[in-house]
Amino acid sequence: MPQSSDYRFSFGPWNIHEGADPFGPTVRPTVAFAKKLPVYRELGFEGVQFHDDDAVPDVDQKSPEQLRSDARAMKKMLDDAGLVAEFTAPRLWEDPRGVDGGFTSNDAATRQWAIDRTKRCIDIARELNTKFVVLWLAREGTYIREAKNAIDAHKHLLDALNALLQHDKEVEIAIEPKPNEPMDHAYIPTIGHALSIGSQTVDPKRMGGLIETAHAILAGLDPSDEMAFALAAGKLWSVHLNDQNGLKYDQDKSFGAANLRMAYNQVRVLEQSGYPKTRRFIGLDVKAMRTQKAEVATRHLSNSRRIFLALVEKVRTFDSKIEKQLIEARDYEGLEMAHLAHLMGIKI
Ligand code: XUL
Ligand code: MN
Repeated sequence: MPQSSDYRFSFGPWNIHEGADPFGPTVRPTVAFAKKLPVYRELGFEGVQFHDDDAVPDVDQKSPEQLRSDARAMKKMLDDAGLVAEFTAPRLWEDPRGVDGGFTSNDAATRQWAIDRTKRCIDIARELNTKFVVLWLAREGTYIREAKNAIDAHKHLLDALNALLQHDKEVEIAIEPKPNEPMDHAYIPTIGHALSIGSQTVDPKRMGGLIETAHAILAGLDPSDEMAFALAAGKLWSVHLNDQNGLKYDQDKSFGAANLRMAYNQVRVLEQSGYPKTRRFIGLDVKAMRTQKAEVATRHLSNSRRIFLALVEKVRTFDSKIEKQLIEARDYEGLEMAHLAHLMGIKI
């Protein structure tokens, strides 16, 4: 087995989910944030991905001093639990002002609120000892095309990114693309869009991407090629590994649970890039199955990590000489079977 110390793992507190089923009764009791922290180390994780209000509740209402002192208290909780903050992400989509988007709202006051709120999110990150902020642009899109001027919306988004980069000269911002849900169409659906808008900002070197498996699949794309695109540019700054069974609601299944070969190829591309050497995290954005009881409702995290490490072992033990020969002979039937046989542990 690969040394698990090769890779650093993280997840967000939302991945220990309360079990509110949209079509039925709640199936698990709520877990307080403080109770979640000890679970990280038990499951083999060291990084915490925070929404701004996971770290400091009521972000908008607090004075700058209060915000910083609350964030320092959270940093102490992390230190005590032997954990580090990977990033913070502004949860704009939960605020009534953000229902039609924040950065791309038609309303100038709402756009300013979204920028101010995200500046606070950056200040929280710095107190948690990270320079890294992730933007999942949840509602930056439309339900119907005619609701916004899409050209203006992209310009507003660029203005917002510039204001954020100027607010803190060290912050590094990764966009997490997603093509839909909650909106019908989001403005930054793929890593290509994310890196393109990043390159138009005042400081492109502080703009990168976070790729989520399920989001790439929902865009009809292969997650490993999306990752490769970002890796080739030195822009894959984190991942949200999970799985997705076709084009339906965003499922956040355990990594490898729907398509093991696709999972293998994501691990393969991360290995090819030397990702562990970057010391960046392998984030898991996985949810327990809706109806699972509390006793098993963290297994999706430990199982995903275990599958990831088992696939690292598979990638590292694949015979590269055979691969080279089969590619040279353009024998892709043979190449496919060699990989499948290796994955299944059977002889060719
Ligand atoms: C939404 C999603 C979120 C963000 C963080 O689909 O993936 O979990 O990653 O809020
Ligand atoms: Mn995600």
